[in-house]
Amino acid sequence: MVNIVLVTGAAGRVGTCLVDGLPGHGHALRLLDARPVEAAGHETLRGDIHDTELLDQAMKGVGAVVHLAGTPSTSATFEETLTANIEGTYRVFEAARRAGVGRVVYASSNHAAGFTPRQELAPADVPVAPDSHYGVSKAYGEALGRYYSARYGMGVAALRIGSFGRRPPNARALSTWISPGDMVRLVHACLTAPDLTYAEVWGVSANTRGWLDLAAGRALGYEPRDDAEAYAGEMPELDHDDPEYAWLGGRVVES
Ligand code: 15L
Repeated sequence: MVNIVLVTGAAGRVGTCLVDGLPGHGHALRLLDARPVEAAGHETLRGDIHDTELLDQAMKGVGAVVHLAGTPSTSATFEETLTANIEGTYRVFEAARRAGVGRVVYASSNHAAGFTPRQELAPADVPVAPDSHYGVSKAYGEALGRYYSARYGMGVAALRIGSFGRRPPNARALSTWISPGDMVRLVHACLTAPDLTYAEVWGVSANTRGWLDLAAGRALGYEPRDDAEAYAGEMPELDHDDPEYAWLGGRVVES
């Protein structure tokens, strides 16, 4: 078990879910966000990940970082992603390296490979094929993780997260959904898997209509329990030539 787990972007949607769920798996959390974090009983730091002094303070005594901070918007401009995701992710990896932190769990996205056509079963390390500047920024974070793993011996898991939410937000998500419970299980697995060097894993639940191979996540100990099929009755059927069906990134490939 790691010591303190630093969560960047702890006030966001995924962050809030992890703050609720990770302590139940025995993790002690330190929370960092530019926004106020409402989480009684946890050590919190308020500020920007571009603030080197703050990051150095945040990394003290930390065994692993879960890096979520950044823009989650697939329509963010290059300038926005440059600052929030590309530079921000570099700052976090660098601070982790300086502090000797052994492991980083990085929130990548399916949009790093959004131009992947639907197929029988896509491996989690399917080649980078971004569908947006956002996707490009996530591919950069993956490359950075692979570099820090090879160069500095850091264990890095890049989560190619699908569609996170309490329920699948749309018909596409019947294939790409990850539930809050599975998100916690996935991050816990990545924090505790022995012998992690660098791995890309799909951040999705065990969806009946899924086509993203869960093998890489399972190899790290991730056992998803949820399935978007429970919501299928509420969703329209998608035409097979609809980008929402045809491409991993859905309609983002056309934006
Ligand atoms: C993501 O990476 C985005 O942050 C989120 O806004 C959704 O677009 C999600 O992917 C998705 O593909 O559903």
